[in-house]
Amino acid sequence: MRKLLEFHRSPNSVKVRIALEFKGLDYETQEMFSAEREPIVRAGGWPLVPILLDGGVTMRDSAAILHYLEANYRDAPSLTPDSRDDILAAETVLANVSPHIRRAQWNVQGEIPKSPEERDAGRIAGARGALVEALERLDERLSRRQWLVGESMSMYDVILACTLIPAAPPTAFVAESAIYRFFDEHFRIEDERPRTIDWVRRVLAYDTGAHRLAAR
Ligand SMILES: N[C@@H](CCC(=O)N[C@@H](CS)C(=O)NCC(=O)O)C(=O)O
Repeated sequence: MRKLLEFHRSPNSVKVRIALEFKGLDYETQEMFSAEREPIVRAGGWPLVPILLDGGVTMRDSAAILHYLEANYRDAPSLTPDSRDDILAAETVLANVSPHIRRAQWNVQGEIPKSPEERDAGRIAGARGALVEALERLDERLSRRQWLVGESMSMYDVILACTLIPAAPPTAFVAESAIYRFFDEHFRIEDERPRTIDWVRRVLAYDTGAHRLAAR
């Protein structure tokens, strides 16, 4: 059976679940623990999840896993844009926007474990403001279309939208995790970039668990 080794709330794991669900591929999940890294390294040869075990194949790195699923399950619904131009356009959007998202999240990372009184409010507001600014063109693009390119969701939507989960954390994640409570309180960008947030939710709606099988 196909098995996903994951941290359930990690955006990179969400990406892979969405791709499996979209393609209708059954899978089991196994929750891994950052305090226990040895089993992760043993499975994937590096200390990060997600890792997909698919028959005799072991794949690591969420984007690589999405490409693997695309290349190997051609009869399933496709997450590959229809044309060369769309692929290049989607890659360009990703290359332009992703570094800003990553930087904003890195800039607040150190504030998350602190108590509310110790947190540097200016730093958090600055990172959030920079993120809002960096998403201006994406929001404008998404006012004209449902998906980054073409007429349906592609892997580029999945990859980019999931990196924005901290800016639109799902209720269940907030209920379960102090990290997401932090993002819920300090990092939501709902009002400033509504089209982007709607699009993130359109993508996350595929994370249904419909094809997730109970572990045997
Ligand atoms: N480029 C990798 C990054 C994977 C990654 O950073 N995984 C995080 C969870 S989102 C992780 O395993 N971190 C180790 C830890 O938090 O202990 C991917 O896209 O899969």
